[in-house]
Amino acid sequence: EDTYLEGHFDAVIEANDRIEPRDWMPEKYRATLVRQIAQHAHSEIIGMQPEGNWITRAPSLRRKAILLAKVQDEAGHGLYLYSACETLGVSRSELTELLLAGKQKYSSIFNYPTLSYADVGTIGWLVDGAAICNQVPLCRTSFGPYGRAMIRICKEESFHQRQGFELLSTMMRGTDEQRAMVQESVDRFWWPALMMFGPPDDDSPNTAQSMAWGIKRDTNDDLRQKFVDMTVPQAEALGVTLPDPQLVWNEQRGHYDFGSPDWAEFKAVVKGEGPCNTQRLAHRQRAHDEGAWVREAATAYAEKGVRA
Ligand code: FAQ
Repeated sequence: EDTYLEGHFDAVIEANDRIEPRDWMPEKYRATLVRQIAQHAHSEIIGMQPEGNWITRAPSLRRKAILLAKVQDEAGHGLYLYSACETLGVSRSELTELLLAGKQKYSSIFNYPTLSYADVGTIGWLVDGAAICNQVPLCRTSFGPYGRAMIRICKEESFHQRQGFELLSTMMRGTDEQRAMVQESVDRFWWPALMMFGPPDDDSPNTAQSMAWGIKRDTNDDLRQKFVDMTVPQAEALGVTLPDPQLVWNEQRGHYDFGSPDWAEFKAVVKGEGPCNTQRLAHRQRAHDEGAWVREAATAYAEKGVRA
């Protein structure tokens, strides 16, 4: 029977079709998906913090409403992804415990501080821009619930990216001081944004197997290149300089050449030694503790059953 089921799995992968939760799958396929989807879900939830930092200090009612809505969208993305992960047999509360115990990761990018309001625009433009580049191909991932969650998430991320670009272009049309704020913010976020795509392909232990299983559709380096190619013209339109002296159009390759991020810094941030790792997890733990009464009340209500 096992060979029959394995044959079915291989045929679905071969045909670029979807594996669904009740289909047989290799244990390692399941484990890889739990790892990646959980890391992605945690990123959305922890990713609420850097921008959330500016909600009470937004410069106008309009900017505050936009930012509030954007941060709420991230919470929604986290919930779609935890639900997708639950179809693989792990509960959201187990995943939260693993995050809080430091046993599962979240994206390195959210361990950097947001020091000015321009960072809200830069995160929308560069961080959501990188997220879209990485996530559009994931709409075609081989695991059904993950791919379907990605379709909805990508629609909202595109809107977030436009929001960031619009904020920055408004500031670039403002005073010299505002233009300097934008440039300073882009200088800080450019390299960490490139690190979002993960280590270089020759140092990425998971890429080969994840590509073979159709979990990932592109390699880390290919997506990083795509992001640079799409972002340079946007930087020109904004009038900001990307902080990379090696950034230059390569006619032969038909792509931009660019410098290498500081991979030692990346490794340190992933290990927990970034500027805000401790603060981010402590904040998440506090929110979890303060929400205990909500979980208890919801459980008590569910136990009573629904009465018409
Ligand atoms: N940060 O072998 P690979 C967002 C880990 S967007 C931390 O290449 P893989 C939207 C990796 O887990 C951000 N850790 O791994 C938003 C592995 O460790 P492990 C979230 C990283 O999985 C915007 C090890 O390094 N997006 O949230 C990072 O094949 C604004 C070796 O790496 C996603 O998660 C990193 N940057 O490729 C929200 C997208 N990179 O687990 C709020 C889905 C790698 O073996 C505001 N994920 N690691 O111990 C993916 O596409 C992949 O998982 C990659 C990594 C490409 C991130």
